[in-house]
Amino acid sequence: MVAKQVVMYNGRTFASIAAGVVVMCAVVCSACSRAPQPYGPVPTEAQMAWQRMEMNMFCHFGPNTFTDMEWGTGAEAEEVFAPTALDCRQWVDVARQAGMGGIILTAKHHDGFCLWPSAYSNHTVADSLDVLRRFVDACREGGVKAGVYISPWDRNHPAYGSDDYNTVFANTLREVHEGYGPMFEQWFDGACGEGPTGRRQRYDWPRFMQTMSELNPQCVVFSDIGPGCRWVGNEEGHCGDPCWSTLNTEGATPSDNKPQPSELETGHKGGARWVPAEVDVSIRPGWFWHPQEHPKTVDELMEIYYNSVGRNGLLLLNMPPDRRGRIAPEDSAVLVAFRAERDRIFSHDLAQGAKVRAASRPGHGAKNVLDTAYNTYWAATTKAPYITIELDSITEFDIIVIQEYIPLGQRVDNVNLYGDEGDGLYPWTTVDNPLCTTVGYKRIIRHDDGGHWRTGKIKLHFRAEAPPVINRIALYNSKAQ
Ligand code: FUL
Repeated sequence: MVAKQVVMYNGRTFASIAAGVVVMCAVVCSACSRAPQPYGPVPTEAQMAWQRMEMNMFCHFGPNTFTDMEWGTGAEAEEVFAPTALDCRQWVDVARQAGMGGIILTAKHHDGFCLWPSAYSNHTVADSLDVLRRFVDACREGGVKAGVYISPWDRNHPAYGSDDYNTVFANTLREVHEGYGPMFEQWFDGACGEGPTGRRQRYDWPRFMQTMSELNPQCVVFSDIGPGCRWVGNEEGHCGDPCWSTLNTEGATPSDNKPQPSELETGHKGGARWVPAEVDVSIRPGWFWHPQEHPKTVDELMEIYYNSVGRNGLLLLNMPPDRRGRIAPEDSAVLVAFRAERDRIFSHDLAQGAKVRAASRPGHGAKNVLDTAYNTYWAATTKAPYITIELDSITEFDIIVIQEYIPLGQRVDNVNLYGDEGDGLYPWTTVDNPLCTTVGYKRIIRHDDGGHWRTGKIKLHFRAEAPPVINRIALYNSKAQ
């Protein structure tokens, strides 16, 4: 019998061996073709680079800084804007110390005053005080990206309220982006009030957006509805829960025909476009610097951080320069302490060195969730996979960070957590009460009652629209000293 088998084996023809090789190749190739494909809309390269910045600085600066107003009338004398010790390099230093890679300056706010000597307005700084030039030079010198807020609402321009103003505004965009660019982000505020003649403007949004894509297709354009990134629907510093980076914008326009704020907070699951949320909030009660106002505390900023960056948003934190043209010491001190607090909490990932197990697509194994490289990820094989993380010993932690590999789209609907203290698995959360809803670029989950988890082994159960692709899972203990 044995001999016969050997004979049969040895008797295989060349053709049958070749057929075997073909079958093997087919198996290997089908494994290759099983590499995950994108799901739904995905970010452009520019949106991806933007999202990875996580947190940027906003600078509201202009005549309002000197008149104690939030919305100037446009009738202020140009001389009102008189910083006594303007130092844009100091803004850049503060941003860098805080770990922010970009700054967006209000080059023109609603009062129409231009912080550069514009050829399209009579309401500007003098040539000798070209703040925008100093700002972009300081950014370039300091290795920080520059962006601009150019308000379409203009309470000074005589053409505002007429078709001519749309041409003026498109020319203004051209002047700034050609003369001072490249900018990483263009901020279009949606406000649309009355101008000096009492008329309101019908903004030509398609023209403004077209102008931007001609001027700099890499510039991420913010407006209520994107296309680069969207307003998050509030100015309090939080994303919705869930928070999808996808949005349906068909038939919508910024300003007067946008989705409800609650929809902008959550995005649209299955939405047709990739328009991630940007969370703009001020460190002070107002957007401009006022002598009677003071910055938020580190704890308040941490709360904002968890609810913005920790919920798939990009945080745009306003740090308004004062009448000297510098960021006030009390503001920069809080910002630096905020950085130190984040570094303290997130410097020691307790999952490092753990054993990780999950069913995976070939080449995209579960252990990829532990490394910090962005381009490696775990690709699950089903829409409801488990991943088990076995730690070296029983460990206390109160923060779980999960990141999806969003170049392949946003997929995860919710995540459940199960833990094992050595006496069998038991559910910490039930299916009705997930650990979190959407994940997206980054989700930071805190233990909900201020307590902590204590275990040597966790299991995360994902439920997703397509098999999840997970870039990172990390565990932290915010109470560790
Ligand atoms: C709002 C404006 O009206 C505020 O003045 C501020 O610039 C804020 C960031 O956007 O819509």
